[in-house]
Amino acid sequence: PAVEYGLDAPFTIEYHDSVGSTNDRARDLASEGAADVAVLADEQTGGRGRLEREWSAPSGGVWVSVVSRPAIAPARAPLYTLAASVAITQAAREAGVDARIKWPNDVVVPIDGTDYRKLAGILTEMEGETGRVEWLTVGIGVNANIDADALPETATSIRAESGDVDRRVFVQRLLEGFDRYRSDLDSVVPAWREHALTLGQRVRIDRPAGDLVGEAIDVTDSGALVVETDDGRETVSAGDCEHLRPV
Ligand code: BT5
Repeated sequence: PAVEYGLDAPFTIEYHDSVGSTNDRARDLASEGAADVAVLADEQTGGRGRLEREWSAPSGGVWVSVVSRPAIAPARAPLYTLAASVAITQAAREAGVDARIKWPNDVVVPIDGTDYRKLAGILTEMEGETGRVEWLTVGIGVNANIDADALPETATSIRAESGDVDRRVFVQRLLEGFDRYRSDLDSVVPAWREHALTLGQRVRIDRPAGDLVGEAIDVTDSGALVVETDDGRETVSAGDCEHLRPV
């Protein structure tokens, strides 16, 4: 059952000790007409990543999904993912973690040139008719106060990097940051560039249309990645990116 979380956040918070997926709960609330609600859980038993991948979400993490009803074209929805990545990165850096953004939907801690561990992931889902977003849920998963050995091998946590955080303070910073960028979408890409690990990197991108290798040189004003390949410039949208890895 949901209880009050007692946070002074820019959203109504619905808190669960345990839930299947906060994104599923947010989707139900959104289809009932909710807006500016954040569904927060200590643990998820059926956490989801992109493309039907599993997301492990044991107790101690920050698992939260925010419902928005923005008057934007669907093409700009990826900016909500970028906005979340910037807000996560800023909150994690305040907690002493060397967090950087890996396009399109990860926050990672770099190890060396091409190696990193994943601290957080974002899953943005939306509903709407052509040309119009009806609602959008941004699911944010941050490995906060979790032992690294309770997570996939490629993951890290705030606990492992710099010690436990006060999750209430962390969630408050995170949601305030997300709300600020969400309300000023033109500020998202400049802030994203400041924290991006992917920029200037040589990357390999798996797409349904085939792999692409080149240097990531920028993101567009709708959040797509611009890659300089041997055959010229290509723009890749998050929806077309199955996997990106530095090479
Ligand atoms: C993501 O997917 O990174 C999006 C994750 C979104 C999770 C949030 S939690 C709140 C809300 N409710 C949900 O049910 N979901 C959202 P993707 O880029 O597809 O990455 C998934 C991959 O990351 C998996 O295949 C694993 O390799 C790895 N992974 C799984 N759990 C992880 C974790 N806790 N930390 C780091 N990596 C993880």
